[in-house]
Amino acid sequence: MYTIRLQTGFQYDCKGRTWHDIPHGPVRVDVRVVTPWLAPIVWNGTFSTDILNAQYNEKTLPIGLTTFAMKKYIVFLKTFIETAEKFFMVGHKVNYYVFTDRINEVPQFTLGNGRQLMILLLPAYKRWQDVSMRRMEIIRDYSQQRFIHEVDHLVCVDVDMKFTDDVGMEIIGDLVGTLHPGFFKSSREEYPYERRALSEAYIPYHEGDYYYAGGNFGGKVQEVIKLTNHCHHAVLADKANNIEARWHDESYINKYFLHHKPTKVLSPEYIWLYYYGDPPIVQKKRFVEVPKNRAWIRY
Ligand code: 4GW
Ligand code: MN
Repeated sequence: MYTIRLQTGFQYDCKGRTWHDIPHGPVRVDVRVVTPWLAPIVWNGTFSTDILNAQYNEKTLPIGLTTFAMKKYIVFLKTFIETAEKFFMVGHKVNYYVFTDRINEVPQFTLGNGRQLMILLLPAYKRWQDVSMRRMEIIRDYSQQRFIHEVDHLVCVDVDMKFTDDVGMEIIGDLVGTLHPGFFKSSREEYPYERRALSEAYIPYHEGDYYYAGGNFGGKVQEVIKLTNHCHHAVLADKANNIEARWHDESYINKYFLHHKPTKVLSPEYIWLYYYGDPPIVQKKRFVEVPKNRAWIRY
């Protein structure tokens, strides 16, 4: 007989054992922990950090974490890196790849063992939509030329964020998407997909699995190359028709994931926005948006 305490994320039976000791017991019954194509959905309480870390081979390459800090967004970099040092892949090797046009404004960081910061210079694009969308092209190019030789796995994230709880090996997979915090309870008709049939990002109302966030995706370098290449070409095709998808790169990522299902899906714990409140079902908010003054950031 189980006494289930959902708040903790770990299940206890009447003898106080955790689910590690009762492997056939329920894990989470308040959220789906597997997609219809049998990919895990990573929620707190569904994995053991100890077991995952024990599987990690010391000889494997660092994890690559890419982000863009263009123009005024350079102000977000300090908190981003400092909190990543505390919570992102602790005890593992990490290569931070930071794209910026403001090299002079990159602060000094003291990094842990096996962790390196690579600053990559980019020209500044005029339109902010291009800053966001050109990420696809740039991640593709740098992956092909450089990242593929330095890391096995890439995690590609927004910079206007901070880590507030552990993010570790549980996020590693071949192709990884993250559920958008605003739509993980919505039905597919409510997802803000691109609905104009003219766009490459078009998804009709009767299709779609989840609404994924543009601010956290990843996978094996080879998979990230395929994703970013596909999205970049979709952006270009739309541009030629004078069309830009509703939520920019996020819309194209959602279209990609419809036809190339992620092998692992991260819960909104991995990209939380407090704009959507503080629901207890999202037991840990691990990677959260830093509120920004839109008027100040806009140019
Ligand atoms: C409006 O004026 C802007 S500027 C919208 C995005 C801008 C921007 C975005 C920028 O000037 N510099 C920059 O590096 N970015 C990168 O794109 C940065 O990594 C940021 O986290 C990512 C996505 O933009 P965002 O965070 O503003 O998008 P949302 O609000 O959807 O998270
Ligand atoms: Mn953002």
